[in-house]
Amino acid sequence: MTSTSTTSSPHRDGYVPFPTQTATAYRAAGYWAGRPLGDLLRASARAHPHRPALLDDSGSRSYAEVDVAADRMAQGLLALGISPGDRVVVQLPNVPEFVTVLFGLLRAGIIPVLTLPAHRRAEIEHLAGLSEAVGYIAADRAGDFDYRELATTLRSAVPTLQHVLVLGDPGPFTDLASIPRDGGELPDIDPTDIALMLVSGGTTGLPKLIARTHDDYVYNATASAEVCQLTEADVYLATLPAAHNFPLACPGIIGTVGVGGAVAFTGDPSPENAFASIERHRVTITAVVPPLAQLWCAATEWEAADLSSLRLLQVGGARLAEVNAKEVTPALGATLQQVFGMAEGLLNYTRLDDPAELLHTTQGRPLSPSDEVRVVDSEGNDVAPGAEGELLTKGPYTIRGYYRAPEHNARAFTPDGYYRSGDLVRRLPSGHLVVSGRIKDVINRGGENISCDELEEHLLAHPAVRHAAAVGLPDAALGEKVCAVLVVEGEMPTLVEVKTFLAARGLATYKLPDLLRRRDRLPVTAVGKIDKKALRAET
Ligand code: OOB
Repeated sequence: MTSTSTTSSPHRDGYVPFPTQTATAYRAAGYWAGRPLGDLLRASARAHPHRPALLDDSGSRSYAEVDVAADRMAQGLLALGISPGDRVVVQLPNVPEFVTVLFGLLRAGIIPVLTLPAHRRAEIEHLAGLSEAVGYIAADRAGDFDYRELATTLRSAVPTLQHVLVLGDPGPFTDLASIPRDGGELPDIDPTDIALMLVSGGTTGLPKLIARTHDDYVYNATASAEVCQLTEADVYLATLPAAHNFPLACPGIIGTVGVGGAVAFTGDPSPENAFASIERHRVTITAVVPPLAQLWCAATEWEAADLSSLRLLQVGGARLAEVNAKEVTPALGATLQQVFGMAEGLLNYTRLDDPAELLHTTQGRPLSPSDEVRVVDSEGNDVAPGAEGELLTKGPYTIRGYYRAPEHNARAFTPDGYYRSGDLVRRLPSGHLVVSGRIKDVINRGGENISCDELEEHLLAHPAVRHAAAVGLPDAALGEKVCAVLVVEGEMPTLVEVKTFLAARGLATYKLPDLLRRRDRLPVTAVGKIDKKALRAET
């Protein structure tokens, strides 16, 4: 079999490539190594075939075993009639099979569309339709949700869909474990071609598809591994859903495979369960979102577990408040790394040797020397150094456009190729970025703009407050009024108490909440970030 990847292949329709000159420069500078992603597993299997690659409760699988399993998976998928360049929607939980399926698809040149277990019919149907997926690979069920029922609806809604492969009890579909494993040769992979598609974490409208190439994603994972000083002695725990960019390649699963370390999985990030996994597998590094970091820190008071192996806790996906950042090392014994990233590309990391001040108060600095970052005002002009503005970026692993979304791309990217992140940031002289909110996450109270992030940071400093979210509610006189939704421990503070507390912290009067709501928990997105859209709808 030979490669079918040419620029005229149908899967490239709607893909926005890097400009030729830029691509040449990234290659010449060594960012793009011309390696297919599947090669990372191959190289580690050659270098240390007997080292453990995947760990679970029943034992471990060596690099040699996983390497062979991925080849067999690739051959089996091709033998079913799925072709290189075809798209397959993958919706799997955090289990070791995720890795064999992923590398099987990559080696077959079949493009995985990586969706999260929490996605439901609306998202999956949209993503399968948009990508014209020929296949859907899912688990049988999770909790009381049955993915096979979803597959049934999907089959009638998406005309291109021909193959449903199920991990577990297949019901009326094909058992993933039963597909033929004795196929022939694998195709040559063009490293400039699309390797996989991620789903945007965007907070407006339906999710977008983010096509990442072998070249850019190999760099994403290997450069991230370097920043985290990852070696074959490391054990990475996939705590967040594996299909999300953060646990997948920052450095995550793929970065760990690239250095020959071991990957363990947990489908349940509760402290009880995750701490047991850390202890059992001697986990050295994992990634979490801020609400989870907070919960883990608090839980060290009641969960007895040996967490001494954990050297690095990566926290990102949403802003970690300074008060919570300071808790991480005393509570968990691990170094804190703040990670400000996006599926579209740009990754910012605090470095392991950054002073505590930067670790606690910034969201890191760009991964690559060739990441281009601009901080601009609403007219698109660069702001003064240190001033707040929107982050625009381009670089060797940042997309130039969403897949099959020309109209949206005209707004989301500048004519010269910068991605408009929608994030408000300040850049320090060291290059570190401080995220101060989202352009759209502001409350307009009588003409004054209030950053929800800023207000939330102050609310979280209150000793009784565990989680906080600020939302604007319609108001006849002011346009919007400020509502603070709080999850508290013990007694709920009164509005007057909260206002007094915030005023004492020096917050302007117009930013003080007009009303408070108490909740037992805040709604979260598929990856566990606080879901402001859902919260606004229910408040
Ligand atoms: C990560 O990726 P996405 O695509 O789910 O979400 C990206 C957005 C960013 O534009 C920003 O608004 C927010 O999530 N974000 C943060 C943040 N990290 C992400 N906001 C404040 N502080 C942070 N540390 O969330 C993602 C991808 C790779 C690595 C880490 C996170």
